[in-house]
Amino acid sequence: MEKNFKRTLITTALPYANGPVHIGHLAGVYVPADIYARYLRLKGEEVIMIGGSDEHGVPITIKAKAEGITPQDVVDRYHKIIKDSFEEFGITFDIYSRTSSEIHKKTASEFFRKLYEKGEFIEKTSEQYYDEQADQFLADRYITGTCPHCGNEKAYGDQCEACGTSLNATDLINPKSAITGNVPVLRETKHWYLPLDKYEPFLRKWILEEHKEWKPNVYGQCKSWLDMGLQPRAVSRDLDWGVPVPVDGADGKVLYVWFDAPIGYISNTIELLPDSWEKWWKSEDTRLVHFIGKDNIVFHCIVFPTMLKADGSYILPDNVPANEFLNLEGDKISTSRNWAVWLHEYLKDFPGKQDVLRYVLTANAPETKDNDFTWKDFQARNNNELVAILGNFVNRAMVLTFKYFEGKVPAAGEFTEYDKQTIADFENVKTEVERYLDQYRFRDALKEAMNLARIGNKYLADTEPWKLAKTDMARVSTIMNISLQIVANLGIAFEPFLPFAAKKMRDFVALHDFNWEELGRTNLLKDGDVLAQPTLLFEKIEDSEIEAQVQKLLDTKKANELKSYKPAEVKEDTSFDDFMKMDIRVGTVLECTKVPKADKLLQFKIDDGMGGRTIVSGIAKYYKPEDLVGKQVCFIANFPTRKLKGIESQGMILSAEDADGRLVVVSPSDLVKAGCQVG
Ligand code: B3M
Ligand code: ZN
Repeated sequence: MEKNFKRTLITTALPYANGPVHIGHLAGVYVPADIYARYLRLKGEEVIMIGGSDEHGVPITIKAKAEGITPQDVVDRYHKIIKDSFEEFGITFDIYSRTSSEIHKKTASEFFRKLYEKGEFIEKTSEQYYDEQADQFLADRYITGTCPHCGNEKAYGDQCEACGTSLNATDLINPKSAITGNVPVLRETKHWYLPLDKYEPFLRKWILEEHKEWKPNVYGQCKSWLDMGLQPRAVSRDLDWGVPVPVDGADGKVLYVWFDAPIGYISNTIELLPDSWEKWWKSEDTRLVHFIGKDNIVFHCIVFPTMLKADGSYILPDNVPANEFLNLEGDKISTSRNWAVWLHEYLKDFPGKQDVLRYVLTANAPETKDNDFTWKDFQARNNNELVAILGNFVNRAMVLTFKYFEGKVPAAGEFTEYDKQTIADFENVKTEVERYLDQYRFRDALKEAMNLARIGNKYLADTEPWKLAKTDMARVSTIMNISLQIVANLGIAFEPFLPFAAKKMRDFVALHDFNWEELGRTNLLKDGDVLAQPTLLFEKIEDSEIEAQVQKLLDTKKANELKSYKPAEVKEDTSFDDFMKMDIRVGTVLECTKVPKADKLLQFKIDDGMGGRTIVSGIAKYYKPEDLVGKQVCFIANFPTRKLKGIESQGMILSAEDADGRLVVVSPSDLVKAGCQVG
């Protein structure tokens, strides 16, 4: 349905304030939302972008318990870190607030109250898991167990992260309390349910018929939810952290986090615009757009719209351009496994390079399928695209103007056919960028913007003003005028995508007043305008910087393996006599060399106190031979002699096998006489 909208209300998923934000958040939600908001503002449209931290929910209380602090301490800490990261990356929220604010509690409470009074909820008593030792009900993540769909042993009471299925705690096999580890018991408790089933016909029509234009991943997920049939959903929990359920007899009960969080969009708008917020939420000529990740689709396309519809006075989203997931070096990003590039850490390692990350995350955005972030790709896109194409063109245009025209915009003479073609090409960029942005296709839009820099580069390479400077300064003047107009255009075109670099480009050419409509024009700069001394827009990223990041991830992987290491089962009982049959001794390594044509084997000459012996051992992958010389090792002295690669091996060196399969030789903790027995 084409509607005539007067304004756009952009909301961005509220990140849980139980950890910092990482590249997955940025790529999935905040960069695309920010591009869109900047674009609309540049077009002079009325737009606000709403954000904030989601500060309720079980993950936050679990973290507080683990650290021995209050949930409020947890959210205070992370709200600040998250808010700072967004600011530093140039995400232009009109407000970034939080769901522990008074205004939010009031708004969420009144929202519930209105539905309650309208009789929209079903009140139902059911059996839920209870931890008798902790003396509390076990909502959502307080319960873990085996997923009935995929067998993951670490599924939560509300969701299995391995297969993505949302669950009820009672679906779990072998449920356990996350607080005490005890097997929980079932106890009766009363809750309020939102009857999604009652709204199913409405949802089917609204989404499946009236919003066929939604992204296929979003539409498809909605359709499969609707086809499975909707059930009433509990919107309250037995917890002491959250917005209290505002009805009598609801002591110890709070609103379910997924009930109050989306209302946060409304509360934050009220906080921003106390007198005019209703026009943004209750007026049919407002276009509401939710930017989210794919795991939030059901809540934004089915649950929240049902809440809004049940209230009756709100508009519904016009679009929900949800993204898929961004993986990191082939693995799912995970806060608990510390498998992420954290924004605050990135900025420490790459200060001033916000735009590089914005660029890479947009160019590689998981718009239609999960995508992978790799440091190699990050480096390649920086060096081969930002530096070699965009930065290079802008720098050449600026430097040549300083060289030939003392840093002032030279006048254009008559255009050649080639000039006209170039101008036509770059006028076209505006239409293309718009076409893609209007369809939430940010990767393609960025590609088009980049095309403008390509056009500029090609123009300079083809016209070669540095050669003409000897013979035809009038022509050089025209070429540099066109080139500088392209720089000015880049300063507009990149404003939504790379705001820091775009500002620099505009400052270079002293373009201070600008708007989207001017994109594609060749008269943005006037003859004689004075340019600023250019600085480098982007700099090359060296291999060593990338290797350091990769190493950091390898260290994380290693630490995780060690954490999750389960020692092998203990073998069957042996006997004292059997043990005594083994002759284990200490020897000193006299020589150690690689065995030719065997990448696993090392050949040892061991001082065994009895004239010496040769042993071959399969530990070449883990040691440099020279590092072992002089070391004492344990070996089995009465091991049958074996031939390995033609060498007689007279014994076996003992090694411990680490969690990652690495072999580490066993040595006595103090120097002993070569040949002494171990036992
Ligand atoms: N905090 C879930 C998430 O961060 C949730 C989003 C709320 S949006 C209203 O994935
Ligand atoms: Zn599962």
